[in-house]
Amino acid sequence: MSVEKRYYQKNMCINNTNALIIVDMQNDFMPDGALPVEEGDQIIDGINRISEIFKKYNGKIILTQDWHPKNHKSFASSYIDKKPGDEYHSDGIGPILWPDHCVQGTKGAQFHDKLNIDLAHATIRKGFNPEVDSYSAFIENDKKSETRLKGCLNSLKIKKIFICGLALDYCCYYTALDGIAFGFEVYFLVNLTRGIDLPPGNISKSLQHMKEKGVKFATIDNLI
Ligand code: VGL
Ligand code: ZN
Repeated sequence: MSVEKRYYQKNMCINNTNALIIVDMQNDFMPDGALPVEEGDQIIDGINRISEIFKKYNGKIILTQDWHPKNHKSFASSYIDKKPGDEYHSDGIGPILWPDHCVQGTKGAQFHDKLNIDLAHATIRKGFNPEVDSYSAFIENDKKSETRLKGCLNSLKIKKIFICGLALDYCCYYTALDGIAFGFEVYFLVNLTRGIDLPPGNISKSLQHMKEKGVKFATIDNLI
């Protein structure tokens, strides 16, 4: 992934004002899922390892879960003339339409079996308004309705958030930018995320934009 080593923070100590946000590690985003992210399953072991580090040093762990009703407007199937991957721009939906994914209560919406979810303090579900998508775990795409995430982090007195999971250029990216906007210090765990890269080039564009907005980058080896 194209983040040079010099951008990585070194020797960071985790404490109880740090939170690990594990974004959308659900079956539908795995390589055999409905909205597959290449190598999405290859980050599971690393995420479990970093969860143990957070537990050991009293950091907090939050899971997010994409949680759509079956007629969600981000699904190409909600339109007669659209297919997955088509461009679509409206307030709260787009810039592209998706295959049906993470439908509430389905196997595809469940966390991957190998993900350790037992250490998490909370699960934040998002994307349940049929008319509006929510890439960010903080606020829906129309920037009107907030999820429970900010309140949850504030009540835990969290200052720094560490983001990993899927997908790099959608839910992780928007969560990182909103983290900055809401006043958190944001670290992007580059090796513990994978992207969709739609439209092509979207991954490197997202990384570049995060750098410009003040998101910092780290790997599991930078944590002690
Ligand atoms: C996501 C597209 C649609 C994600 C969720 O988790 O990044 N991407 N829904
Ligand atoms: Zn979704």
